[in-house]
Amino acid sequence: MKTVFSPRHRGHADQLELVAGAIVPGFELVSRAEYVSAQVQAVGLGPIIPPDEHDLASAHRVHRSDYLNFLPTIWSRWTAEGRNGTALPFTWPTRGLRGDVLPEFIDGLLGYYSFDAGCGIVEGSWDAIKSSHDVALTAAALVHAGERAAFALCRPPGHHAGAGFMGGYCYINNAAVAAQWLRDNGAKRVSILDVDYHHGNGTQEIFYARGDVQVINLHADPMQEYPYFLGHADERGLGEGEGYNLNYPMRFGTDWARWSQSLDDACAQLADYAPDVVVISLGVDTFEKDPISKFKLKTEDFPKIGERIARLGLPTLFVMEGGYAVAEIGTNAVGVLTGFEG
Ligand code: Q9C
Ligand code: ZN
Repeated sequence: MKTVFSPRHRGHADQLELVAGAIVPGFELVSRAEYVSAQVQAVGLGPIIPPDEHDLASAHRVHRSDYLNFLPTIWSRWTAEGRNGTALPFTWPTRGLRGDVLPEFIDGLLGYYSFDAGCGIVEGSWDAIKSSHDVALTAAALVHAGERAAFALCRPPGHHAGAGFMGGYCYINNAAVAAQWLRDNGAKRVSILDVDYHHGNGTQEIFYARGDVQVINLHADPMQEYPYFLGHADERGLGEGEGYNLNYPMRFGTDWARWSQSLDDACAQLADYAPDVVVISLGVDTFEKDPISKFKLKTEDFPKIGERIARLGLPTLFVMEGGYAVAEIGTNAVGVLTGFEG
C-alpha cells in the first residue's frame, strides 16, 4: 500500500509537557514518525508520497470554526507577550466556571481550547498540524479512488482532539476529518476503529449523535488511565447515534489473549454495520515496552491486528496515532500494515 508522509511534521519539535508534577520534554517526538517512515522503506511496503494541499472544509464540518481559526494564531499571540519556548495552558473551564465566555488573553484562550497540558505549541506546530491533516486527506483520497488501503503517516496525532479543543498531543482530529471527507465524497457509512491504547475521546465526541459514522474504541479503562473522563462501556451514542458508539475498556496488564477478544467482538460489530470504508486510528502504544502505557502486546502481535482487519474485506485507511517506544514504533506500526497485506 502507499504511505502518505510529510517532512513538515519536523517543525513540531521540542515541546514540553506536564508529567507527574514536572515540566519535561514531551513523549510525542519527531523521531516517532521518522522511525515509522524508515520501516516503511525497509520492508518495501510501497511508495511514500507527499500530501496534496487540502482546504479545511471537511475539518470545519467536524471542528468548531472558532477553534480552527484560533489554532494558527497561538504562536504569534504567545510571542507577542514576549514569551518563547512552548505555549501551554495552566487553567481550564471545569464545572462551576463559565464555559460560554471566550477570554481575550492568550492564557485564557489556551485553557478554553484544551482539556490538558499535553498540547504544547512551538513555532512550527501549526504547519505540522496542517500537514498532518493534509496527509490524512491525501490518503483518504487514495482509498476513495479505489486503492484497497492506504497509510496516513500523520504526526501530530489526532484522536484526542474534540470539536472545540486540543489535548493528548492532538490538535486536528485527522481520522475524524478523513471520515467526514469520505462521507462528503460518496461513502454512505464509515466506521472508525480506534486501536490506540488511549480512548479516542475526541473522535467519540465528534460523532456521538450521528448514525452515519460508527466509532469503536479499544482502550485502557478510563477508571485507571488517561483521558479518565470518557471511554466507559455505557457510552453508546445519542439520538440518531444511539448504538453507533462502542467502547471496549480494558484493565492495566491486558495482553493479546484478552485484547484480541475485544478486537474480534469489535470486528463483528463493525461487519454488522456494513460500512463502505473503514478508518483505523492506528496507535501502537499497546506495546509492552511503551513508556507511558500499561498493556502487554508484543511485537509479534501487531501483524495479527492487521490480519484481523483485513478479514473484514473493506477499503481501509490507516491513520497514525500514538506509540512512544520510539525504537520499536516502526516495527510495530508497519507490522500491522504488513499483516494486513498478508
Ligand atoms: N505521563 C496519544 O496516544 N499524557 N496520546 C499522559 C503523561 C497523555 C497520548 C500523561 C497521553 C496522550 C495520541
Ligand atoms: Zn495513545
